[in-house]
Amino acid sequence: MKWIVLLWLPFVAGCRMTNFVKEEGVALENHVITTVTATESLKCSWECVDTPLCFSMNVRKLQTGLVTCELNNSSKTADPQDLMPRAGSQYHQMAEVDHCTVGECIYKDALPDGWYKFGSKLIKLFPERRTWGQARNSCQLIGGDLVSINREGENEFISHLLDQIKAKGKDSSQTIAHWILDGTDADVSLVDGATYEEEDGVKSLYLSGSGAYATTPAVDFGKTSFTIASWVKLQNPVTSQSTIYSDWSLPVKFIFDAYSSGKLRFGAYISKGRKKRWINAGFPPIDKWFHAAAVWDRNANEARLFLDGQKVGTKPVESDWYLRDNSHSVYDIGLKRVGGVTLRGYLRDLMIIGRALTGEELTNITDPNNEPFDGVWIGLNKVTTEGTYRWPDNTHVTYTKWASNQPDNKYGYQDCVEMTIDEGTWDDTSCGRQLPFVCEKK
Ligand SMILES: [Ca+2]
Repeated sequence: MKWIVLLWLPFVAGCRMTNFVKEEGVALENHVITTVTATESLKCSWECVDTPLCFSMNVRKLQTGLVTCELNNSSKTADPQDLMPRAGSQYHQMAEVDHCTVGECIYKDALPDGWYKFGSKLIKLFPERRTWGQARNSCQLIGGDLVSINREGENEFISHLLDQIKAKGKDSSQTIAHWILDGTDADVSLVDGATYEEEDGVKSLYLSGSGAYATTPAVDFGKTSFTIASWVKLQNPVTSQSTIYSDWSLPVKFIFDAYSSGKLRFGAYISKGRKKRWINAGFPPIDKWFHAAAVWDRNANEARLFLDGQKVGTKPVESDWYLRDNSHSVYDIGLKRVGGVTLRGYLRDLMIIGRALTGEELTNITDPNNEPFDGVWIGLNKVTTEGTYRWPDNTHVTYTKWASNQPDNKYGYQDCVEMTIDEGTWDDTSCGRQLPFVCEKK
């Protein structure tokens, strides 16, 4: 690949300085994030500098004297195959700035394999989920470390990289409801002392077993195939009838128990002929998280129970067996309303899906890589220096971007720091959580 250097264009605005190098008759295809029109390409250059994920531009002069600039979220460094001939177009890419004597030099580029160059650092977002310690180890294995952040521009750049994973795991296909049960669900109500508590590093609904429960709005399901699924951690002494989710006041509709005389159980009342269908199967553990799912498959005419993605029981059903309708306005989490028995333990990620999930799909749901998350690991921590935050390279903390009311060292053990996906702000949290992470290399 031959560079045609027409012009080096150094310029200074405020105390910043950068260079773009130009190539005639070509454009980078498939990476345009926005198109701007300006009086001169210099203005486009600053637009690209100020757009965190802009790494190059396709510039065309108009007959009116204006220029249009396509800002690209990649460069020919990362995607050389996308640099294509285009008559009348110039390709502009930021050039390495060797001598910066005044202010801040902004140099950034997209590199192969998902790496980015920003200033003097190489930065990469890893979407796989790790604890903070595992994440740091992964970065060190490739000759780097968890990222240190020393200034606003760097924080903003990394927060924009997080757009790449924002939608991950939020496959809403035929999801009728998904209550995370961490306090963020607007339509979940807590009753009689139910609370949200951090358990094993994840905020969950906690029910004490002495009357506390929660409710959701009644949702319409049971006419198509469906799946009800939830994470559960039962606490000793376990209540002999520990209900995950139910509509069990007259006229009753369905009940999904985490523990009924030692087994998982799903029971349903059918509109046709007041029939009932019950399955009892599988032995859920106590004092350990497990994933429970009840599946009603109208194609296979079968109801199934799954424990941690493994099928533990089946019962035949008929294709015209619909769950009974009633006029109830709420369903219950952790309560069997007739009898008033409540669950003792933790629940999270209660889902209703309008089709029969397969064991493989349930295993995907139970994969920690598919759990919802709100942030990614950065290097800031006080793991070995209780009370004092340090970066992995042991540099002192000069720049910070804490979210409001953070760090709060909640529950006394929040020694690691995540960057939140939506805001790019920082929150101290438990190091044992499994989050994506950002590595840097010099
Ligand atoms: Ca915190």
